[in-house]
Amino acid sequence: KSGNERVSPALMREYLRMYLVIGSVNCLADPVRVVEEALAGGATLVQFREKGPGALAGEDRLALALRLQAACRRAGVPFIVNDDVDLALEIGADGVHIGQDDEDAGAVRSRIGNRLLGVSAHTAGEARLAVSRGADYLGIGPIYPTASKADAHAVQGPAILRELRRSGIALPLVGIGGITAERAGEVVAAGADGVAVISAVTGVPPGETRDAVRRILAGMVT
Ligand code: TZP
Ligand code: MG
Repeated sequence: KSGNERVSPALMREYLRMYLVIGSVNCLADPVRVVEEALAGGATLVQFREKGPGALAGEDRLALALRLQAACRRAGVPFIVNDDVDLALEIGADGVHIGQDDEDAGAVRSRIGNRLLGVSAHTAGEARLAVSRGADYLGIGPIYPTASKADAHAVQGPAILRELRRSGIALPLVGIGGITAERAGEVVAAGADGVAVISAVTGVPPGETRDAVRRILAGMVT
């Protein structure tokens, strides 16, 4: 992911299939254990999103990032960092995910070379701009109401995915926001290549994480 070439769209689509977004504040159990169980269940990509009230900072945040990254490496699953390009580069992460309020996507692309770059987009205009600035995939949401993001945009419904596809956006897309195993199928049917989830995986009782991931994957089988 940091090599000679950008990720192919085909491989990026595979990575997006069951995308776990996770930080310590989301977890009922040890986040390392949650990630390990999610990987055992078939998670295809992990994003470290350590933010919000109670989030770790400094050395503790770095140490957790390294432990989660190590778990992902053991499983052969890419590990990307939310917002913090410096942290991603410091630990040699596989990529970065940024929102519209973060550093400009073009500037981030120059800094990270061929590592994975995801950008959150809410409109066809934002999507087109992110594509032109070098995004490898777009995060689209919130598709459904979410309790996991304080400053979330208005709920868009799966229709936003159809609109983006109709308007010619061909880049790999992942839906996010309130997605459950029951809803994953309609998100993919609307045009997403996969689903990004926090609470559907981190909010289940300890020991049920692996099955939660398996259920989400099963929900996308058409
Ligand atoms: N961006 C849009 S919604 C969201 C983020 C980070 C939170 C998704 O969490 P959940 O628990 O899967 O709704
Ligand atoms: Mg952000």
